[in-house]
Amino acid sequence: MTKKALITGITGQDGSYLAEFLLDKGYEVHGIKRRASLFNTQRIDHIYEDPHARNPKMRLHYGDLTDTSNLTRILREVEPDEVYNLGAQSHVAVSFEAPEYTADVDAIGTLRMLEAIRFLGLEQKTRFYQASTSELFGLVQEVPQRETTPFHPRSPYAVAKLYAYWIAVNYREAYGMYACNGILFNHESPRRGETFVTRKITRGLANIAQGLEDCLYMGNIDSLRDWGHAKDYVRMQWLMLQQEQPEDFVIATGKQYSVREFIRWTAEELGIELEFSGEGVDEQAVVTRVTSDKAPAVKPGQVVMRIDPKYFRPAEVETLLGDPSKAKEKLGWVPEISAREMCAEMVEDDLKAARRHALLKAHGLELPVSMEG
Ligand code: NDP
Ligand code: GDR
Repeated sequence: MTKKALITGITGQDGSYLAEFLLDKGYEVHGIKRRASLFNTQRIDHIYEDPHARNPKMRLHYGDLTDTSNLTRILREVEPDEVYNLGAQSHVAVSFEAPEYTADVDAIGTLRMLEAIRFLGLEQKTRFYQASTSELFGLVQEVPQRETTPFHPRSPYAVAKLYAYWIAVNYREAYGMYACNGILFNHESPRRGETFVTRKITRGLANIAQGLEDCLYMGNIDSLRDWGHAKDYVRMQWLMLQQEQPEDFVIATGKQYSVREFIRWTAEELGIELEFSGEGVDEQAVVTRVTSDKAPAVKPGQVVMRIDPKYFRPAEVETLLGDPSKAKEKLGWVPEISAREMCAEMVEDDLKAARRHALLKAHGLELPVSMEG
């Protein structure tokens, strides 16, 4: 029997990689997409199938995590073997601007999915994966962070995800549902949203290299993160639903780098050598040497990074470092792509886009470049 999976957040970074992964495994994949005034399926267009085709392996349903009746109807139609609840307002800084919406989608949205599964009598059939996060650890109580480390969320996003974490545990304990939390540390890719820090850096510096922008404006570059590749992490999401007993797992690389280091790596990939000078809001990155033809628009002495305090958060998560021993021991999972390799892949992709853009510009076709993040 073909297994059926339903993915909320299929149009996002993880949703797109997970859909590819499950299709490869022979699943019938259903995804929930939001109605938008512009196309919002760019990340999955390459795997989309014409719904008129016979037995399409992938189908999209309009829906929203704020809409109970819609979620219930989709679950009733699909009757999935596995639900991957990846949909979320996932930007930490934005959650300070829109805390109530973030709680509605990220916390109550999770409850809506679980309750709809129960209401439809699917709780013994449907396995549930909850996209939990290292942001739960927030103000860290232990280094490195593992499954037993106490939580201390530091943003409306993390507080909403704390509710989602516990309601998944509660449905497991109360109703015997196969529900588990993947406590995932930051993971990135060329498909990462443009306003998350890694993509903002690779895209921003690639644009600067091609003369499309002058300078990158950043927030707290002392921040330390444990960055992995999204492709490695979706494999783990699936593995977690294939066990005999549902359990929660930390997914991380066990290595930590600063945002400043990520800026330096990106510059190096573009053949730009940087010197950081100044402190706090006066810190900047100045070009000392350009060693490749990838950055024809950049000159020694150019300031390519400055600090803009508008990107500081009301409460920051300064440092995160995960301990993935349980995932390694019980599931045999180890990340295959290093943060540095991932950075190189992201730069290559963003440089390709910037070169295309620069070529159009050289022929008089000006496209807007947004650096907001
Ligand atoms: P993205 O922001 O790339 O994707 C989020 C997805 O959720 C998009 O498909 C988005 O739709 C959808 N979505 C947003 N609001 C709603 C809503 N109201 N109803 C239905 N769908 C909605 O996130 P990632 O792929 O990076 O992350 C996937 C999940 O994992 C998220 O829950 C995130 O919080 C969590 N997570 C991510 C980590 C990471 O480092 N990437 C680490 C730990 C947890 P649209 O495309 O229309 O915006
Ligand atoms: P994070 O990711 O908040 O960890 O949440 P993000 O990439 O936004 O920030 C990482 C760190 O970089 C610092 N930073 C900046 N961040 C952004 N976005 N823009 C900037 O200009 C900037 N300058 C410095 C931040 O302050 C922070 O310390 C991500 C999301 O994917 C969540 O959904 C997920 O749960 C967690 O990772 C794990």
